Amino acid sequence: MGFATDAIHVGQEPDPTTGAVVAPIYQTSTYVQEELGKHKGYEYARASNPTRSALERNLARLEGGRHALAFASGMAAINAVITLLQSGDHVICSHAVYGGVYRLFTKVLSHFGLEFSFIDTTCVENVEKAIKKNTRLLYIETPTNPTLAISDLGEMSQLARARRVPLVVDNTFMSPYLQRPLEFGADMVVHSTTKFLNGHSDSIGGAVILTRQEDYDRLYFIQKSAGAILGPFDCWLVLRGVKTLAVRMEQHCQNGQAIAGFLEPHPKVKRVFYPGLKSHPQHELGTKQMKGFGAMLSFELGSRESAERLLRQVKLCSLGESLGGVETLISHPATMTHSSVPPEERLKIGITDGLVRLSVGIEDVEDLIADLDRALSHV
Ligand code: LCS
Repeated sequence: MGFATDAIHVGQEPDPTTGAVVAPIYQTSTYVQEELGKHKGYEYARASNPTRSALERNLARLEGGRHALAFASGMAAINAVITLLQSGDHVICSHAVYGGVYRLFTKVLSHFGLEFSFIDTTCVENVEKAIKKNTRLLYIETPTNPTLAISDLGEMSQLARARRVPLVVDNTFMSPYLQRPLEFGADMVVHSTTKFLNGHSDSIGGAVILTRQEDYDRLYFIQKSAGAILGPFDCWLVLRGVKTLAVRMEQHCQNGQAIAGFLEPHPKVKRVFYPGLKSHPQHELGTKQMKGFGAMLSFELGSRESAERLLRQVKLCSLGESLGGVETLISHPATMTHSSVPPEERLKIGITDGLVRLSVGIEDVEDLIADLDRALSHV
């Protein structure tokens, strides 16, 4: 079946007891057992819940994996993946990642004897050089938040296989509609379902999608033991959001491209970072591994003062954290999403004080352009 059909139907067969077309919200913490050891496959909702199972089946199919696990947030999903490792292990991570990932790795997990190297993964040779005897994981974000740098999924997967180091890809910015890292040979995909998958800015969640049974068994054990599960109502919201993922992403891409095209020649804008522009350094690579260029873009205004003026003036674009919803959000990475990254590290990855990020929604694009145009006239 095609992607849109799977998004609407997989895991969401009509409820066998009532015929309900929509998967029910099983708002329960436990399940009655007929006698000791005899039950219907559900014992306690930290371990499993039918609404969560429905979402997990759905996400596994959309990413082209065999299994998925839904977590309480994107960060909870990423944390669970890292706890597959042991003290003394080394992780190579894209140097430009969501600031929360950098914070988790450097300020929390590094206290448990894990070692992290932040590397420019747009160049596979850098990664190859950084691999050590104790490297046990390659963790990449592509495109990166917020600079939209692209790593080569095929080359990274080949390297990972050759060196027997699992490759984990954060696919939050693209969603499986636009990019499917497992098909290139990645071992696991992580998502903040908070973003495009849910798509309506009304739920926090995360997911890991993978293929190998033994990886699933280990990660399921961690999920069950540590308990950072996604609750049934949030699972239901994400399932509902995913049903329109295909049409939303098409519109997100159209609007993203139109706004990037408007911003690039604008006299107040010094540079636009959007993979759909020919000026993007990895535009060609993007056309090979992505079905579309998405709705995330950043642009350089030259100074914090200019960025602040713009952010004060926009009306339709809402100033706020997060991304991937139907409404357009605008943010200032240096003081918002990446405030936990030290200033010198931020500059190395291109996050200046004049950088503004847009998560382009699916409003009428002329209205968005008019809002940005008016706000830019104040810069
Ligand atoms: N991965 C990426 C690429 C993200 O952008 C985020 C959050 C996460 C993981 C973590 O997911 P969460 O726990 O929030 O569900 N990114 C945010 C951002 O750019 N603004 O606010 C949150």
